[in-house]
Order: sequence, then structure tokens, then C-alpha cells
Amino acid sequence: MSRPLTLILAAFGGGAPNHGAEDGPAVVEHSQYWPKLQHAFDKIHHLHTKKLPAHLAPVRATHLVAQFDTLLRDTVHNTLHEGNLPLILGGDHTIAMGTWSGVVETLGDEALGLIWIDAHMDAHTRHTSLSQAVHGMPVAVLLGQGESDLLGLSHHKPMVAPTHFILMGARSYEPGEAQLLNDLGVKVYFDAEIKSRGFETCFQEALHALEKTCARVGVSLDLDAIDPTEIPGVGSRTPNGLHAEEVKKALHGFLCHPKSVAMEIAEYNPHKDEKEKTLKFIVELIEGVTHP
Ligand SMILES: [Mn+2]
Repeated sequence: MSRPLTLILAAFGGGAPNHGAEDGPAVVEHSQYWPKLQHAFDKIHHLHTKKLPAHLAPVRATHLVAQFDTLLRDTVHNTLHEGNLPLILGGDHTIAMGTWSGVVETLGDEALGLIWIDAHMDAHTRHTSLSQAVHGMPVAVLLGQGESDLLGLSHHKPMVAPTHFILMGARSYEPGEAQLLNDLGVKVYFDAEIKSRGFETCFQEALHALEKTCARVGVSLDLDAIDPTEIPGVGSRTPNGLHAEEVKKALHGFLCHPKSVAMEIAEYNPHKDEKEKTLKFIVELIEGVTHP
């Protein structure tokens, strides 16, 4: 039996060097698809920040991320506490630290398994990142590495055990972050394996592996995992991605899965969309994941 759902619109773009992701949720909400889409949800929350300055120094950006993610963490926690499942629509991918800290704070000693679908590894720390962009760091933080104000979002260190974390779709990354994931023993489905075996097969395999060892399972989808010719409205377009239809098919019904705890969709940048391709995908994806 499916549980009531809460949609959390996480309008935050301060973690990406090119802002724009903060405008994503409002574009979905003001689209022609919204009246139908909103019926899937029992509750809808709007989380905002003040208008962002054009350029943010790294330390200032980290501070803003921590501030926003504290609000998101508490909203996710309250949602789960009242018996609803949260679907979080971002926002750049730094929202993940708010989403999953809220989940692990609620689960306590129960293990969270997390499937992270992304063109990138997002596993940088200040020491390995050339850009110092905070949206390249959430995986490192969730796995217990990085800035103290971000690690401080949760009492759990790490928030997600490396053996309970699976990365899917990686095709653009730097040596430092690949090294970190390798050292921690994180399972990675690289792009080439997914292309040869199919996304759905790999996703089911990942889900089954986590179901066995974890009390609850979540999905974090960075839209840049999908090919930019199909989904152009993302912060960091990365060629040769996954097919939108395959991802949609694999994730169908995810929020109705008995172990499902939350799902987030990140990095929608409406300013870079073309012919509403990305908007339509998000709407269809949300309809799919919320229906058995
Ligand atoms: Mn990402």
C-alpha cells in the first residue's frame, strides 16, 4: 500500500557556479502540467532563499548551502515523522545534503541505502576540487568527508555507509574524487557498463543489493545523468548520457516500493531548457515514480 506523498520544492541554486537551478521548481509549478501533477501529493512545501549574488566566494557558498540544507533537513524529517514520503525537486545537487541528512536523522540506527544517478561523482572535497563548487561535493559529505558545517547537518558519521551507497552513470570525473570512492569501496556503475547492460537491469541489481542490507532505500537523480540532447535543461551538460525513457522506465513506481524512503530530482536549470524537453521529462518522471 502506498503512503501519502509530500512534494518539497527546494528552490536553491547557490551551490552551482552558474545559478539558475533555484528557478526550476517555480517553472514546474507555473506550467500547464501543474494542476494535474499536484494531485499526486498530500502536501506541498516551498523552500526558498533570498536572491543570490552573481558570484559567491566558496566559503560564502558553503555557508548558504548549510543554511538552506538545515531547512530542507528539518522539512524532510517532519515529513517522514508525520508518515508521508518526501519527493524533493531542486535546486542544484547540494540539496542532497539536506534531503539525506533529514532521512538519516529520522531513521536513527536503521540503515539507509542510497542510489545516486549522475554524470559526475560529486565526490570532491576542498582539497581535490579545482572549481571549489559545492555541488561537486555532496557525495563526499554524505560519505563523511568534507567541510565541517556540511558534515554537521547530521549526527551520523558518515550519513551513508560507503557499502550502502551506489553510484550510477558516472562518465565525467576527476582523479581525486574517483580515488576517494575507490578508497571507500563504493560500488560504481560506470557509463560503459550501463550502456552495455541497460539502465533498468543495472538499477534493479543495485536496488536488490541495497534491499538486502538496508532498512530503507532512496534515490538521488541528477538530471545531467541523462543525455543533454534529450534533457538540455541542466546546470552542467555532459555528452553521451543515459536515455530519458530508460531512466523513467526503471524508476517507475519507485516511491511505492515498500522500502522506499525518499527521492530527489536535482540540477534542473529552466534557463537552459529547449522546447520544454526537460520540464516535460520531470513531469512524466514524477507521475511515474508516484504511481505503482
Ligand atoms: Mn550531481
